Amino acid sequence: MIVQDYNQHVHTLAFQLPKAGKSCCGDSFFIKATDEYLICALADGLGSGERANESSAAISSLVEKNDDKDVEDLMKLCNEELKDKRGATVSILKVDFKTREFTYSSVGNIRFILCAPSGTYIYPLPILGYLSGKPQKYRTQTYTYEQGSKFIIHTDGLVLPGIKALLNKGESVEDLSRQLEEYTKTLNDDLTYIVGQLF
Ligand SMILES: [Mn+2]
Repeated sequence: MIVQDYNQHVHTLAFQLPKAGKSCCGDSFFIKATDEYLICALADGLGSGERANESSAAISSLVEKNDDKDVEDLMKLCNEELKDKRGATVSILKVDFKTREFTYSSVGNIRFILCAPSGTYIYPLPILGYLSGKPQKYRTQTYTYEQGSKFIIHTDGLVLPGIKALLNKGESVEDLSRQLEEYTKTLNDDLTYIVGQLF
């Protein structure tokens, strides 16, 4: 499945494939871009199949219903939402186009990296573990970004050597997606990535 979205501030492309032999994906995502902001949530439900999907889908629909809230509050809501479910690793990204700032928070093994045209990388570290309704610490950080910056958020089903070089080289979200194709062939896990470019 590929979902693309464009406006004057951001281009995004999301790619998702379930684990080989499964029809139900344990990863879920939500992306929405308005004239003011981009919100993007990605969750990897523990385990695989339907019960994994139940947890991750709960995250994407919760963020969809609350996309006006800030990232830290959303993470807290996500944690509560998973109380009687299996649990999930969760990352949330919110970009403010007006101030050219983005805020990111992550619990678990979803990875995020942003590459600026000047060659600098922003690589916010996640908190280890997963959300399951238990008391939880968050690391929510805000950064400024340069026009033209590219980013990727992906679950652990995508194993990428040389991610920095790949991000740096990619000329557009489509180009990045083409370059990522060879890493989407051996599916031992559900796989989701979202690539974006900010203008
Ligand atoms: Mn996974």
